[in-house]
Amino acid sequence: MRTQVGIIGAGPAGLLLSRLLTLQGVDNVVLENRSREYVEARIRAGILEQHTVDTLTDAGLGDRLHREGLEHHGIYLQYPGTRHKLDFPELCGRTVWVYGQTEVTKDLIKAQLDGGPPLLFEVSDVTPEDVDSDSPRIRFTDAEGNPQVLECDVIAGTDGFHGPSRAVVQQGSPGRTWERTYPYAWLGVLADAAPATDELIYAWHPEGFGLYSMRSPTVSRLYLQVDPSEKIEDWSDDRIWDNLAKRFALDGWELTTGTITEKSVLPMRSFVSAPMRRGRLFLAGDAAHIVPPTGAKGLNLAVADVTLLASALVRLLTEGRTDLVDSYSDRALARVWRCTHFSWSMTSMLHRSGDDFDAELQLSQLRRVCSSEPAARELAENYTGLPLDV
Ligand code: RFL
Ligand code: PHB
Repeated sequence: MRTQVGIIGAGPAGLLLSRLLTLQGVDNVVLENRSREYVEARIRAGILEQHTVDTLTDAGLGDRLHREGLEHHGIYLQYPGTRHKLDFPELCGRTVWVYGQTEVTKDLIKAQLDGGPPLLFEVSDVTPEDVDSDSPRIRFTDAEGNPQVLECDVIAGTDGFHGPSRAVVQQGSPGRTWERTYPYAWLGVLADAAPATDELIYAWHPEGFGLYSMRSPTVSRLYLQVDPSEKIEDWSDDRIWDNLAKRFALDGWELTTGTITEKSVLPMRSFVSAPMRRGRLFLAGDAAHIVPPTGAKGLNLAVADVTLLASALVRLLTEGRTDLVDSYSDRALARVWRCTHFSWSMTSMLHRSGDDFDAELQLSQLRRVCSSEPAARELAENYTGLPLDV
């Protein structure tokens, strides 16, 4: 088998890269080690920045997003006694959209299987080789158990945090990684309950952070800060609802409850690996960086990476010009660090560390953001998404 771009991983990064390349006449093959059902059911991100919505729409993937997605004009910041709305259009002229990553993935897979380039599920032993040469290849075993070789001009490592590509980049280049593990985790639930709020609520509370998000007019997505050692078995539905009611409590407001259909505990970390390239192997998305979810940035960063990467690869493969592939890692990392800082600052402002000095600093910062327009604008610009080149 031969293709121009071999893409490892069918998450949002790999699938969107495939779509953008195909639209510009560059052929490619996507290799995914999980099944289609598994990939489509993985519950993750919920917030799309303006530039993500624009990119998906321009790539012909906006129909269902615009029909079923919910455009949001702000968020609420809450601390005891106060729920303050940050109005994004007023502060920075942009909005965000609530549209689950599951739905983005389904739309991308449907478009791909409907006449797009090959997308092979349930492959195994995926190994990028000879990435320092002009003709790298990917060895893998197909779903039927047959060994295969995919000869490529370029390989894209969009295989998430646990995929094989990052290790290959790190073995060959004098790069480095940075990591921070937070002493917090999120207990996330999906519930058949109509959202009791028009915008997402980010709530500081003496007992820990709470986030009220949603997926549709009938489905809520809720998170509670818990200790990373917490076991989900110890959290009955009643215990979860009691804690949510306490953390979002506000005079005159009531939580709506319903059937919890999914619950899990999610660790939180920041991670950056540089450079995002070795020879003809390019990393994008979670394969190169992880942010804690408090800033809603992970999926959006993956989309920003592949938008830059797609134009760089088109230039390389259709015009033979190397300028954009040579600047890809630096340009992508500038945005990665901006989003890493924003995600860290949101996490630091909102999670209880147990230390009373920290708590006073957090409350002081929350009061500042809720009373100063420049402070609110800084948050709004970062949350709704900065330009591709920061
Ligand atoms: P993915 O989605 O992990 O996809 C990688 C794909 O590669 C496959 N793979 C392999 N394929 C072949 N061979 C191998 N050896 C392979 N190893 C792995 C995997 O099966 C998978 O299909 O990475 P990608 O595409 O870079 O996308 C990144 C996003 O998924 C991630 O950043 C976001 O979900 C993060 N995130 C959020 N991002 C946002 O922008 N907004 C949010 O509101 C938001 N909320 C969240 C989040 C992540 C969360 N969790 C679960 C960590 C909320 C949560 C709770
Ligand atoms: C979500 O809806 O899953 C979500 C929303 C905002 C975040 C993180 C997750 O900051």
